[in-house]
Amino acid sequence: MIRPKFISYPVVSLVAGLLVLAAPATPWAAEINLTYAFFAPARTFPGKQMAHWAEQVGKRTGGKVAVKTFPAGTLLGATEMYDGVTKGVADIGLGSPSYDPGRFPLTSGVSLPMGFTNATVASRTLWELTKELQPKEYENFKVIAMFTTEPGYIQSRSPVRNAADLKGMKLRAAGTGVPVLKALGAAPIGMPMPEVPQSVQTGVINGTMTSREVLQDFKLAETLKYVTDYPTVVVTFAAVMDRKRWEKLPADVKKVIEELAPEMAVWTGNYHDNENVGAALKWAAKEHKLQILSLAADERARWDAKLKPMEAEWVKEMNAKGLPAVRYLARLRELRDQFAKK
Ligand code: 3IO
Repeated sequence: MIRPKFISYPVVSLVAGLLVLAAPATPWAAEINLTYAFFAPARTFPGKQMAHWAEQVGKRTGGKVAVKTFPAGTLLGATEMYDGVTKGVADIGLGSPSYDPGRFPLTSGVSLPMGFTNATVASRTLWELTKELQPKEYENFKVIAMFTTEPGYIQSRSPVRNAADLKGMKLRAAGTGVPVLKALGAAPIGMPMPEVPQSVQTGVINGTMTSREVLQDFKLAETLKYVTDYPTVVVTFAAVMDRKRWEKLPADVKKVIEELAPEMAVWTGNYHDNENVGAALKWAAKEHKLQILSLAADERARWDAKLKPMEAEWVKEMNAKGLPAVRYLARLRELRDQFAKK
């Protein structure tokens, strides 16, 4: 055995011991820590999207970036999400542009009755459209993921089989769904999703119009026993960072995040369309005797006719604001048809 001449064992162990003490408490600690806020619970599909993104960023940066998630409004609620990101309360915020169409006017075009067949097609359209046309409404943000719900359905305490059933009914929707419900003759109320269960319990609303997985994920099927089989409009989501915060990230991290963005539309749409909604409907039918009500063909045609003017009204409204509404909708239709084919 060869012993180094002037270094005795006690010295070696002392040096080794000091090295251990000098090391960080967690030697695997990430170089960059990001906080990610969402306003609804982790079990919901946008919450699962957030967890998937966090996991993928960790993996693809080889542990250089660690993302800490704050679901259920523990860091920021629905109405304070985007301002909270600007103020630096969270590095990343997942909010719903549909909750504030005044702030995200062009994006509200995706929530017009455009005949999207599912969340995957609508999510891919929303992402690509935003990437290509760069609406000014995101100028202070870096958008890191976008996706939508499936087209919303009326889910109510009492059955809605025709316009007479719907007349004056207090129904809740995201902001972009309010004009749809109004056109159909209901009495719409805009309200963030987390407030819906209690508002249904207290009778403030008699139902909601949104994607159908909420029957299980927010336990709404306990009270809302009817779904009218008439797909309406999607609700949009956008996860953003403050632009200045984004610029400070190293190039390799930016690259990982940018590569992940289009994948998130597909991943989230696929989970929502092919697992989330179907399982919820099955559960609600079995556990709560949910009933799906179909509309007679002539009634359906009358509902379609009531929604028809919305597009022209939207274009007029956007034009008045100097926004490129016609161009936005033209490209939206192209992308919708392109993704619907695949
Ligand atoms: C939603 C928001 C948070 C968690 C689950 C959700 N499912 C559908 C929505 C969107 C929404 O608020 C709405 O009105 O459709």
